[in-house]
Amino acid sequence: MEKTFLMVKPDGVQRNLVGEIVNRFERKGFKLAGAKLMQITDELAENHYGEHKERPFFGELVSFITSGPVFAMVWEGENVITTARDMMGKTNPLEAAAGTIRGDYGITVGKNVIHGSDSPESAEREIGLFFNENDILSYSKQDSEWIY
Ligand code: FUP
Repeated sequence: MEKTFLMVKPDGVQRNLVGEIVNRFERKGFKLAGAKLMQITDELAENHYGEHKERPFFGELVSFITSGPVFAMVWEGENVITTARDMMGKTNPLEAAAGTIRGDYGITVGKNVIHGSDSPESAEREIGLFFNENDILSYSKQDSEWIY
């Protein structure tokens, strides 16, 4: 089953949106496979955002994502990578549709509440950066005809 890496950014943790965000993915029907509240180091931030190294906002991006705890998660389900991106909304919260996480809770492009992997390759890379294999659980839900 497909997995993705999602992370409530420091602004989302400070604004007490962890439960709300977890709730959205649970209600959608996806399965939580791993989660932890953690402080990102500069090294991990630079690695995670490596593709943006040459962009003018790279310094700000690293200092923001390391500015306080984040809530890192692995979610599992059919087409979870693309569906989670749709549920997050566009990168710029001002352009994100109402009903999406960024559309409902964000205003600025830097502090946009949530990160989500954008492809199978980045999901695998990001899960590997943030989680040990032992911290990702594989388990069944009881009523497997209706939920997975
Ligand atoms: P996304 O995949 O939607 O998180 O967006 P990107 O990978 O394009 O950008 C990563 C992060 O860089 C965004 F969450 C916010 C930040 N960013 C800026 O701060 N300024 C920009 O102009 C573009 C992105």
